Amino acid sequence: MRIPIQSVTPSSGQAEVVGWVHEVRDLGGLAFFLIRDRTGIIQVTIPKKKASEAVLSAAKRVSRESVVRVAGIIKAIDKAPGGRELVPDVFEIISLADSPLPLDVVEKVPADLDTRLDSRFLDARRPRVAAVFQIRSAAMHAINQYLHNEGFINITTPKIVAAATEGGTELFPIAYFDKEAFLNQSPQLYKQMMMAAGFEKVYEIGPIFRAEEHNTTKHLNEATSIDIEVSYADHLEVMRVLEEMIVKTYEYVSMNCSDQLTNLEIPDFSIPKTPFPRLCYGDAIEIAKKKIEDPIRYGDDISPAAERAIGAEMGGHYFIVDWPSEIRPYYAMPFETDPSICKAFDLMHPRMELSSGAQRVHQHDLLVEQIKKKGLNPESFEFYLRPFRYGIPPHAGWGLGAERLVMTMLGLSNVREAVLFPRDMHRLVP
Ligand code: AMO
Repeated sequence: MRIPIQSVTPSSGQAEVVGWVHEVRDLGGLAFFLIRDRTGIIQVTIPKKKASEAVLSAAKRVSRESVVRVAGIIKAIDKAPGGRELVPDVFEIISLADSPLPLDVVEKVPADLDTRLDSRFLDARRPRVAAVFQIRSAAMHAINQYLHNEGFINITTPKIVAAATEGGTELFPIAYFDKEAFLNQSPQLYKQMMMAAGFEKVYEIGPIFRAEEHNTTKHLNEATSIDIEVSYADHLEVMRVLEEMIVKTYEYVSMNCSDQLTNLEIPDFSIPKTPFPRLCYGDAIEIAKKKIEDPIRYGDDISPAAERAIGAEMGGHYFIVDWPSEIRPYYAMPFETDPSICKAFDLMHPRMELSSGAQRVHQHDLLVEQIKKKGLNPESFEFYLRPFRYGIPPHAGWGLGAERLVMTMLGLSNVREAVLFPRDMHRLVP
């Protein structure tokens, strides 16, 4: 019976393993194979004089990265990985790999990111790469668990939509029978509508599509957004949920992914501490003014250079609050005392923005006014505006990019490292 390679011990006696041929070494009288499955590596040693014809012939024919089934006797040996080796009486080639390989799984030959992504199925056989996706899976599990425990209802909203969420730009148009349609940029309008439906606390983890012509290390054209919306909550309340969820996610990864963190050479995985500092937008601009060469003033978007300068000053996760209403979306609630600023926030990691959110405008007429102020046509938002006429609680929420969360958590240099099959301006295949 096949057992995970990791659990084969020197005392296992007879064992059968199935996996990939990781490395081959022929020393004349002895042939060594390293066989790898997703749990580990085992050495297979073939003493040529004693081995059967069938074993010798398969061992001669097999190529690196072929899938093989090997069965035989386990012996303790100091020098081999895991302190044991398998001396086979069965060596069966299940799937022979072509040579040469498009990518060196053993990483002796370095490959650039494009080459790796072109052969992602081979790239992901590398334990270091697999570790990223095992950690991503654990992080998503922790997030689902946290939100579920907090009483959130998991919803799924359409990704084929008729109107823009965040304004008219950055949409992918698609052919939808005889109508114009788009891929959704954000579940924003739908999660807000579920507040009118009385669900009170909802979350969705799903794809968002942005037709941004950015070619950077932190932008994707298809990303995964973790979105929440909460009734009877203001921006401060959902910021608390966000920082607590981030810390719980780091804690879960720290507790459950030590092998993967070792594979990624992250010995000191540090868990952020709450509360994250709150920095007013105006103060953030003042920090940037002192530190960057390009002119920046109150009312500007925070440029990538400014983001880096402010991040260096803050040192860890932090929120930017009290944004000018002019540069935030129409759905952000203005402060009653000073409507020139609004109850919107960004959650920042020193390297980049991770999340945006706000308390929303829940008053129908104010919402229409704000949509118009942004130069948008309220008629295109009729399906969204209707619920605001039939009783809707005040509410707040945020959207958090899953890839950026994983990227910053693991110190990855490119957001594409945190996506199996990234979609960017140049990449549609595989
Ligand atoms: P926003 O547009 O700021 O807000 O997106 C929220 C978060 O999603 C991630 N993200 C991206 N990640 C990679 N590539 C992209 N092109 C990309 N675009 C967005 C980021 C970002 O911080 N509706 C609001 C959320 C809300 O208010 O609830 C929204 O979509 O991590």
